[in-house]
Amino acid sequence: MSVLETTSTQDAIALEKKHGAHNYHPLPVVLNRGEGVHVWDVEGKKYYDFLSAYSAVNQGHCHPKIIGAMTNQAQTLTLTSRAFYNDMLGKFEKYATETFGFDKLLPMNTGAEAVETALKLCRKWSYEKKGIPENKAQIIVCENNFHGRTTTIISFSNDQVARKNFGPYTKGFIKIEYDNLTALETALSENPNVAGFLVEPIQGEAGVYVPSESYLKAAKALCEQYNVLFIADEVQTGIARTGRLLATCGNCGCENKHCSGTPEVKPDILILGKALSGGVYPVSGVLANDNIMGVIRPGNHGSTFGGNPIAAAVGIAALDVVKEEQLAQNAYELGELFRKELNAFIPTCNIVNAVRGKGLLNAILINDTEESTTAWDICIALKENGLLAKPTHGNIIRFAPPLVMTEEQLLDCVSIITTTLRAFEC
Ligand code: IF1
Repeated sequence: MSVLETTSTQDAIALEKKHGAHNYHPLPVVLNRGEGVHVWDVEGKKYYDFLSAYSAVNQGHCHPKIIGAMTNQAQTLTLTSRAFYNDMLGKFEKYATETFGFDKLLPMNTGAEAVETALKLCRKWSYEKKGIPENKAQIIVCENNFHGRTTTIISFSNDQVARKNFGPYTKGFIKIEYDNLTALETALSENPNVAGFLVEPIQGEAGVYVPSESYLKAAKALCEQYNVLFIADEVQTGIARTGRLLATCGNCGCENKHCSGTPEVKPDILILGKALSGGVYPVSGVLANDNIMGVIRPGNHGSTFGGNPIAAAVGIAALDVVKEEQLAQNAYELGELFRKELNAFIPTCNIVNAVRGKGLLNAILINDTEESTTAWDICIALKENGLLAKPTHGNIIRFAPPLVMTEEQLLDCVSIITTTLRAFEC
């Protein structure tokens, strides 16, 4: 029997259980097809995807333009390494820097690699430009952060499951409370060797925690005052997810009519991943201006696959789709509608306490404890009813559909969600 023979849900799960490392606890659904806002399981059941691979598939599953760019490029040239030039990378760098308003792009593959790149860039800048004594640089990070899973990144995580028994940990990080400007100011004033402040514009893993309106802008101003680099991890919030091209949206030049509101913050270092490829290929990158990126010279940093021709072709197409289909605007409008509909539902039920988020990055808070399995049980029921979502804690469910959704589809989803929640009323 061929290893590729069609499998049932049970068979596929059993195969992974037997042969794969158990580093995840997926919802028991086995998918084999995706198109736009939908995915199908191996038995042919159709679902709305309300996770979008953690916001990687913003442009929708198998977007023809992105897949077209990828397959064309895959048949022409796939990988050169950076030992030679390829004719696609420069085009991608030009397009990405113009789109986001920075001088330079440093291309990588995964989000965690891009975060690592930003941390290295920040440290090197601090020694060579700010004059911090060798090996003394400190980077301020936030409690309940999620930036990836490398040894250095988990060193400053406070998720015990993600970090326990992976020590010894990397030094040089100061952890402060998120959304707390006093804590930031204290950390900056008490430590002369602070090089940077690494922050998520909205904390995803913490349960879609949106900081207060003025936080990012004021934090950026404090960083400027202390000559400290403001590093925005927009791996999850970037590329239209929150209703703007970027959640920080500093001078991004996008045409979204909702883009003029606060906050407008221009990070010194911007980290992107996930939807930079529309979820078809690992493409990430770090953007900065010349005064910062200039400290990186040949041999300092790199990656075999970073900036490869397929990644470059895919990255250009993925950004094109966001602009052509006005996904930031659609995410903004559908996000407002989603929260309006759920806010109308919440007072009529006793199972949901609140809905929060921005654009199409939202979460509902379930009326139960963090240790309960209620959010998981609701996700199982949502799956039965044709919608896939994932809990972030025992009592929080994240809702992040592809941004190519229509209003009619969104209202259909709201109906699935509210009907499902009704069945869980206590
Ligand atoms: C997993 C969360 C989301 C990220 C930010 C960097 C990375 C991520 C802000 C690293 C990745 C994913 C990874 C995924 C779970 C997940 C996640 F729930 F853990 F927090 F999206 F919400 N910065 N986030 O959110 O990017 O190296 O994975 O490409 O299973 O680990 P990566």
